[in-house]
Amino acid sequence: TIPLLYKLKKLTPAPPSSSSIPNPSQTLNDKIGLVRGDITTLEVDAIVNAANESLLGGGGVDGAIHKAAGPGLLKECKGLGGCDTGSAKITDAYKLPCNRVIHAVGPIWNRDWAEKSEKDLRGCYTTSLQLAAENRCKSIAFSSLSTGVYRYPSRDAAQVAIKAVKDFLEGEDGDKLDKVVFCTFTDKDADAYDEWLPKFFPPV
Ligand code: AR6
Repeated sequence: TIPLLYKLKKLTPAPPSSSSIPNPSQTLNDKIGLVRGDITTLEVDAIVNAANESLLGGGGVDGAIHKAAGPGLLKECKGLGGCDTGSAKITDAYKLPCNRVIHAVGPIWNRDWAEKSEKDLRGCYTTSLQLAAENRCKSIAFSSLSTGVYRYPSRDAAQVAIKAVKDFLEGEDGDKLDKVVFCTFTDKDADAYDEWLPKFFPPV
């Protein structure tokens, strides 16, 4: 088991008891979580699946989510008509402990199309955050989209993911979300988030 909604303790020192004025960056840091392990176990409002354009399941985290959710999920996905790369669609969560699943289709990494890949990866994060907010999901956990079978370099992907989340939380719908969790699985993704999170959400 993994610690649920583990807070980035070193990034969020307790505020001095005398301080009564809310610090905006402190508030922002408190919304960020980092966990390592199986995303299908997380009791958040929405988890984000790394799907493909068919939305009909696959390997990796997609396979794990469909297996844990049960056949109802595939049945609902069949009615969605697929999804474009760089976008996302939302479903129920069936037997999963979360409430909703957001299926995001990340880009297949191509170094000759790096800019397009980055735009599509950012689109996955931004669309997923918008879908969560629109569907009154207060907490959302992301798998490391595209960094497995789709071979997006982990260091670059983490930077895109964290920046998209920060921009959303600072934007007009940012207050609709209370918690955004990055769920890593492999060493390379965990290292990438350890490196970039403190740069985008510096300790206050
Ligand atoms: N919980 C959290 N993260 C996981 C889990 C899990 N249970 N299992 C794997 N990961 P991938 P992609 C991580 O390959 O690169 C599928 O077949 C994994 O270590 O699942 O976007 C789809 O159907 C990696 O960091 O997705 C598509 O065809 C991250 O999840 C294609 O793969 C994403 O790896 C999508 O490729």
